[in-house]
Amino acid sequence: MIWNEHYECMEREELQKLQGQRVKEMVKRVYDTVPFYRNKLKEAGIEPGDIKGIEELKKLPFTTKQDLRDNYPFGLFAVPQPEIVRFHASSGTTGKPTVVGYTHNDIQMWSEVVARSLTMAGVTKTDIIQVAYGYGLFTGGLGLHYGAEKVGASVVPISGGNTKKQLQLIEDFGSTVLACTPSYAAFIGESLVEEKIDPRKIKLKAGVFGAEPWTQEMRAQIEQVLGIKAYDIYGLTEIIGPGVSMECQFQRGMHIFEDHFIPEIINPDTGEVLPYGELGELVFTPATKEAMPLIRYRTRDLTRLHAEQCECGRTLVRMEKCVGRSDDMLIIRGVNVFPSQVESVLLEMSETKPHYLIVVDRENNLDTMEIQVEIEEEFFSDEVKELEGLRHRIKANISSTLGISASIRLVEPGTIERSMGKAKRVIDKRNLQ
Ligand code: DLL
Repeated sequence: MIWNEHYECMEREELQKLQGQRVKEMVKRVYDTVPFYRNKLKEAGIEPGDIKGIEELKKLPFTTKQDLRDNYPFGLFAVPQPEIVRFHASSGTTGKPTVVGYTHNDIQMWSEVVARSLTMAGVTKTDIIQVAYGYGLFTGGLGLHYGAEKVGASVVPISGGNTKKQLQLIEDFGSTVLACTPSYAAFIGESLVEEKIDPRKIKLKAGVFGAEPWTQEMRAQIEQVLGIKAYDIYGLTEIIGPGVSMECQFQRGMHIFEDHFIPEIINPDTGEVLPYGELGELVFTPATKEAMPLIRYRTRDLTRLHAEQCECGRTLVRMEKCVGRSDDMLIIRGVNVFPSQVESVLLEMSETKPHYLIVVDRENNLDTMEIQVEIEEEFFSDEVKELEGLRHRIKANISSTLGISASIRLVEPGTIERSMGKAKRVIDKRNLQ
């Protein structure tokens, strides 16, 4: 099923024309209404009339998270406050949150792209969808909520946390779809086993998981414990929230809704646009947003784009699962390490659980990395000799995949803090010094 065949299956040439038209109009609009952009474009020597089509996109300057911070809270809005019907914000690790606003039309557009996304996961009006993303300033809860209502599904707006209640409603309401972060899905799965609920007695069939990086190994574990098919959904507050891209049933990357969000991949060091297939930083131009359109927003997410047509019939480009964010990348003794690489290694092994923590520190001017791994109950009670063997195997696999050594600490099941939203996988004590 395809929610909006016209836009999702458009001839690429026609789509590019549409994108060009939308960028052209948007540049004129922000030039007229947002002093920040007027100055920025003037500095770059660009007049709105210079932008005639999508080919000119690469001439435009980038927008960064710092630009949003500098214009906190409403400096980048392109409409007056009475036009704004909603705010959301993402809390950064430091300082002030990033604030975004939505007009009535923006909310409609957002519901549309989330409706397209949910349709990719097979959601219809016959489904009961439990939205366990956080409701509030975070975009996950309300984003999924409006999209699910648009599809006509029955929404259970439970928000994140209160895991016992989540299980109770999954059982009693017969929820068929679960929407939450993958780390919370793993925790819900674990709790299901603990509560001895028979997975065959629940009606869950699909999961719509995103908001943080997760590996194929993590997907396999969640699918197995919950007895569902797990789909990846991607998005970010600055662009709209969830629903920037989503996997179809073939799961060969996430289709980007390019009629609204125009993607590019750039070399993060030089800003040069890279061809399809190459790894780089993802950049979006949300050309149809009214309240806060952005020109070439640098996401910091690292991935590749693929343009070959998908078996599902959609012509929209696909982005691979994000490797991670350039600002999440750890440099340990000079080697680049992404937490997702550690996750892949750990979850390839049947003895480990999808709960781990990477602790980085510096001793005598040398970086150290400790990986705390929870292991399955049945293995934990094993003899010390066998635990040592497992620890060595993990250590060897990490070292051969990452190219650096780490100390491995096996910890008892349940000891690593569980996340109801985005999981915290890394503690970098070097930053504290
Ligand atoms: O996380 C929006 C969202 C909500 C997406 C619910 C999907 C589901 P932010 O809090 O602004 O917005 O965080 C955006 O999270 O730049 C990525 O680094 C990361 N991210 C989001 N989805 C995925 C995903 C929401 N599917 C940041 N895979 C983004 C990997 C993801 N990383």
